[in-house]
Amino acid sequence: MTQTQVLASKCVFSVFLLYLTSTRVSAQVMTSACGSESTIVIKFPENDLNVTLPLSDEYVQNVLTNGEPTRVDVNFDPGDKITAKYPFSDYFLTSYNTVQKAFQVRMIKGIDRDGATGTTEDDVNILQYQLVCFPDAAAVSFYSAQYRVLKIQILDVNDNTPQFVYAPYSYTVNELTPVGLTVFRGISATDLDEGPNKQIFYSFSSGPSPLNLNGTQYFILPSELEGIVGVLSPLDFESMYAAAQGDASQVYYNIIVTARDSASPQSAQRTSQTTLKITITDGDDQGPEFIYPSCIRSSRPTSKSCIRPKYLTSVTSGNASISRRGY
Ligand SMILES: [Ca+2]
Ligand SMILES: [Ca+2]
Ligand SMILES: [Ca+2]
Ligand SMILES: [Ca+2]
Repeated sequence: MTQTQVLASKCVFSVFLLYLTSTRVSAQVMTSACGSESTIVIKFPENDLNVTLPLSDEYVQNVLTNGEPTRVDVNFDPGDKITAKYPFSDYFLTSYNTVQKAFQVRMIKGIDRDGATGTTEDDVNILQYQLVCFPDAAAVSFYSAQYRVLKIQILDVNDNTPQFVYAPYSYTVNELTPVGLTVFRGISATDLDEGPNKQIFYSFSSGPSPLNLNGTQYFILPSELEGIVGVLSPLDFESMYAAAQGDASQVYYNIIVTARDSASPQSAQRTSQTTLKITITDGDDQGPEFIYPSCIRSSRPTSKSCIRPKYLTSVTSGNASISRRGY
């Protein structure tokens, strides 16, 4: 046999082996009730922890769809600390659905995805179990077990409202603060959800105050993604002080701050509100003025007009002296 003939026969043999192997694998996949996937991923929406869930489609998922296995056991991975808190049989039921011809997992008890803190450390996104599947009755033995990884993803639901930190807010701004300057960076809200359900947008609206002034005409949030406050228009202590009839405690703007998450659809968005009180203080923007003893000032502290001013003058003519008063 020549070298070429040897090579050709080797090729034919390899192709034959490949055919045999692929035929065997596909036959196995076709006949195994344990399926062929080494990892199976199913998803359920989160709910309040331990609440009993209704029997509805969103809490039932098909896992094995290639015939009825003789037996399926589910173990948790002892190395997975989060999954260890959720014993499979406490939260899930398995059964074979003869109509759909599928081995199914049903979620029976709520699992809270978000945890108690805003950090991801206590989030429950994936539970991982081991599925031990015996494909047919004739071979329920240690050796016939087929092992699959069962990953259960807990989907986030927008079930948390943004919470303001260190609210309500109060800040003092001098009237001479220039327009455009940032005066406050302390507005902050957190949300326990994830993704868009956690993403917060801030906005301002005018709140009630003694002087009934609209603070949104004077202060602005330059970015709705950040709780930073800037001056929008020139401030004037004197006009506010006059409107408050000299009561400096009333010289403030009251702004309502809204935090809204970005859940979709918009109807699912959650909002919370707090207040931002901005007190305006006096700056040195007034020149000195003379005080005229004969001038009766208006009762308004900032008024510069005289009420019934008196004029007093004296005229000397020779030895005679004449005084005149005028009103
Ligand atoms: Ca939750
Ligand atoms: Ca968390
Ligand atoms: Ca959530
Ligand atoms: Ca939220």
